[in-house]
Amino acid sequence: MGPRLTGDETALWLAAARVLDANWTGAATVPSPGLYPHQWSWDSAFIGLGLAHHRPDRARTEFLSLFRGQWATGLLPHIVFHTTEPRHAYFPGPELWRSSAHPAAPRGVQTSALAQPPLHALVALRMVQASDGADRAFLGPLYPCLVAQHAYLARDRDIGGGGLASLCHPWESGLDDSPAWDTPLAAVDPRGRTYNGGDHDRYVALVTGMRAAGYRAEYLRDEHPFVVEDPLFNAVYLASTHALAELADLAGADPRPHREAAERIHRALLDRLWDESAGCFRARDLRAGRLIPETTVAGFVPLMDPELPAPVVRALTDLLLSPRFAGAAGYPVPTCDIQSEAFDRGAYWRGPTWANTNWLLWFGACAHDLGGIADLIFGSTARLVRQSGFREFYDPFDGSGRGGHDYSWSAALLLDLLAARRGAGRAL
Ligand code: 2M8
Repeated sequence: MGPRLTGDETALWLAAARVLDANWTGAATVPSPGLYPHQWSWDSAFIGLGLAHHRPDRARTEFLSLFRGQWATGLLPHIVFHTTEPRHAYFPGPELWRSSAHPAAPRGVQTSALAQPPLHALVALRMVQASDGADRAFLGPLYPCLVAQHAYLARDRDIGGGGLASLCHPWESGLDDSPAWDTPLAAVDPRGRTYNGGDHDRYVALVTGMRAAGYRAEYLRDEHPFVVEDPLFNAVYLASTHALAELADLAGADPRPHREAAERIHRALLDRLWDESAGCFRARDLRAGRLIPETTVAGFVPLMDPELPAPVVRALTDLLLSPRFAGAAGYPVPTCDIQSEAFDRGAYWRGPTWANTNWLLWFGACAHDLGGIADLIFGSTARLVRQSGFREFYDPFDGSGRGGHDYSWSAALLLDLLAARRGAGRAL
């Protein structure tokens, strides 16, 4: 038996569970009431990690609800719309994507047509492990859907041909406004739109371009103007591919294709995105044919790869602990290099600390037995929540809360961190 939670941690646990209960719709969990009233793909994955410790039945329902939105191509869309919501509850709603008019989209459910970081196989494995195997029955229907999700990325999104999945929209990164996307986005023609000015016009123009081309893989490969390879997305893809091999064993399927795929992604991350001179991973702009010279939190997420060479791990941890990231932040880890011109302590994905990027780094630290970093991230995430509640993101210097309130993944990931603590600090 590991250490028990302290009284204060128990209070945090109960508060986090209350947020997840309040945001439960009966079939899924909204990321934040009012602000994000539908189901988001990687939110559901993070939420599943928390629900696995609180309401495992709901974790399974959450996943089944999300995978109802999967397309025949295998694409797991980043939004599954709740059709009971008023039409203008969130922009862009189903009218931008028009999924019901697409032959590969599912019937009876409206979705977007973009991906998000594919954390789902990793979470499914952790759900099974947290339940001591009791969740295995749920794997029967889920396993082929996870395989199809990965097959889509390998078949339609390896646009660079080197083994990594490409993103065709900043929304696919999950770190929407990251300064890493400023340059590739500036090259996109906003097509005279005036939705909100600036980047929003380009976001919408990217979608209408994809939609006009029938969301075809050939269009994305040959013509689409925004195509990048992102270290966070691909590190998550790799971790989930390893998990898929373990799930294959549990499901009585052949794990070898997943092991081979993992080896390919591992190599490609190092060959295509490791920037030796910067000491971190960077995104690659395939249209400009170069690495994007912005250092963001995404560059550390390949720590999730347990086979990362020791000198790479050392360079990453040196930079992570330096005054450019954790070393100068009261509440690490900021989303962007503090010394970069683009850094903004309050702007969406351009500086603040987020619970989900912290969780990914905590997972990576555990994978490399970096106990000091894992403890630092656990401690600072718990402090943020204790001080400011379950907010969407936090000021990295004073810990004040920003964005949405009662934000589901902040609550869910705290549950997972506390559960690991109760289990003696293990990332399951
Ligand atoms: C944010 O993204 C949506 C678009 O998908 C938005 O800006 O409206 C991001 O933080 C994304 O990572 C997250 O999944 C989503 C819902 O929480 O919100």
